Amino acid sequence: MRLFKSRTEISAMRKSARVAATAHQRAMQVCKPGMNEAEIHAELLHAFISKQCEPSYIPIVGGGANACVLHYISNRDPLNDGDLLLIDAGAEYDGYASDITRTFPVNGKFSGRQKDLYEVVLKAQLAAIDEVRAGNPWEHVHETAVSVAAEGMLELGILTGSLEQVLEEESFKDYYVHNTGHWLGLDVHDVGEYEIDGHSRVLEPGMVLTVEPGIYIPPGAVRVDEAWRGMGIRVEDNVAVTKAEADILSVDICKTIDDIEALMAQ
Ligand SMILES: [Mn+2]
Repeated sequence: MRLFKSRTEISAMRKSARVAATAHQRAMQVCKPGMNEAEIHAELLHAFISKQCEPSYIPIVGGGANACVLHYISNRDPLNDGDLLLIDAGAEYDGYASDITRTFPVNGKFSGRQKDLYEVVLKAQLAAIDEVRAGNPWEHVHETAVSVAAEGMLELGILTGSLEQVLEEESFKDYYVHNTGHWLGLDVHDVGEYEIDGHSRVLEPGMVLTVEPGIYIPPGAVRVDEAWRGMGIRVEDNVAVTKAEADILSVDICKTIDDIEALMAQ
């Protein structure tokens, strides 16, 4: 019952995503070098609570290499000029959770390398969202994201070999370390099977899932050119399966490089 959302539930989840959108937007607008992760954390809570929502989980506010720590919640390091900031934060409205991640430059301008890697993650995310269609197996979403991300990492020289090799040997897993999504609803990681009788579950209208590819190059990644190290990027949206194309509940939060830079320049 919880896996298939009614119209009323979808509308609560859209509201929850909208509140989270104002929080993410606010974080982008106030962020500047020299601030502390804790101050951004406080901005997120301010945005949630002033809309009478709770955070649906402790927000992750990870500047620079902290973005490579998956469940980083210390949120107390300074934000440095030239670093990226990863924020994973969602609101809870009427019991329903949103779970949204954006990554943006602390100083408002992506560097060349940051742009290159960001574009790979975003391309993987858009391709994966395109797979969120009724009748498609759930695992296609992940496989598509991984394949696009691996191709991008090969082009940037982060991975070596052919795409077939990288996918077969799973060398992408050094930097693409988690699955691409999960069910979302009353809980952040909501109930529901992902497989039935050993086969990936087929997407049906009313299901809501996150689509969240990420690439993380930790500081100790000695096999990768030093210039990439310490970069962690994830882009996460909340997507409802419909009879037609995917319904992106978190569509209000900008995610292209141009839109993020324009918002931060205001
Ligand atoms: Mn998530």
